[in-house]
Amino acid sequence: MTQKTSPSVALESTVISHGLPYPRNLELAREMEEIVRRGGAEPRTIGILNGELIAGLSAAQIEHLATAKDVRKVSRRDLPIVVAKKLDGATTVATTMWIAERAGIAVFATGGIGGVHRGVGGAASVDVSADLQELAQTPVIVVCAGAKAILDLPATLEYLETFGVTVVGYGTDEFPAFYSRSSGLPVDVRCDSAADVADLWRAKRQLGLPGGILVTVPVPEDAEIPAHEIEPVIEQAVNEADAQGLRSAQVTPFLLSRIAELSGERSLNTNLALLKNNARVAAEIALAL
Ligand code: PSU
Ligand code: MN
Repeated sequence: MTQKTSPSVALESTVISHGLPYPRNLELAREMEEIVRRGGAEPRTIGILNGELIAGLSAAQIEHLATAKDVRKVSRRDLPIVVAKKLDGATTVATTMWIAERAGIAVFATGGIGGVHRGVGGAASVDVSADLQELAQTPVIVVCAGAKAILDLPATLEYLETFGVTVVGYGTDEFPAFYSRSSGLPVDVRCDSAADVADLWRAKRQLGLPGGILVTVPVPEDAEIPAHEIEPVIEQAVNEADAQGLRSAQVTPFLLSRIAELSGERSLNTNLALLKNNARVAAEIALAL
């Protein structure tokens, strides 16, 4: 395990292979890298090819993950499988963090993290993304637009609190809800600059506390979809996932693609806008460290 941190920004590949439709996924992957570069940091898109964990995919490798049909979504429990069987895999927030940390990368930009899924009919859900446990144990700063309201956001924040993950609002006092800038839920601390985030990170490391921090950045105003407009779509998608009996790793990709189908170009544009914005903020933080 290396302690080295370079001004690099990790980028994930599940959003490319399972989160966005082709060809927008490929365009987005390239644009995020370009934005990080323009911000003065080195983009390192992370993925798995032939069982090899790669922190810094080439353009051709990114294109492969954006277009191939047999790319597995790889969360922490899948790592030994893809490595042993020499498979291709796209990394989630959890596995991107894990690989980034081992490559000496401290900052990672994504769109939305996984979290605690909504239960059906008011019941508690046992579907909790491995992303949350990774934040609890792996020291990486994850820059995101909060979490999609496909999840139970209050339960997700409770979980993060239980496991000691500091949640930062970047220029906001509220936890952003991905498509929407607000959720009505408070963050733990507001930071108004990359230097503020860097201070927090240094304090955490000096204290010897394990795990990462979550930096949440609201979607740019001109791309926001108000909660009351996106909520009926989310509810329909969640109900369909339940009716189809979907479980485990299938749930999130189904919800993402169903919401995109039901709400069309607008939600896709929102998704792309926040991803690019997060790449810009992550580069600023990487430089400030
Ligand atoms: N949320 C999004 N877009 C995404 C994901 C989540 O808005 O692309 C992806 C990320 O890679 C995240 C993963 O780490 O889904 C979470 O999957 P699961 O809920 O199965 O842990
Ligand atoms: Mn899950």
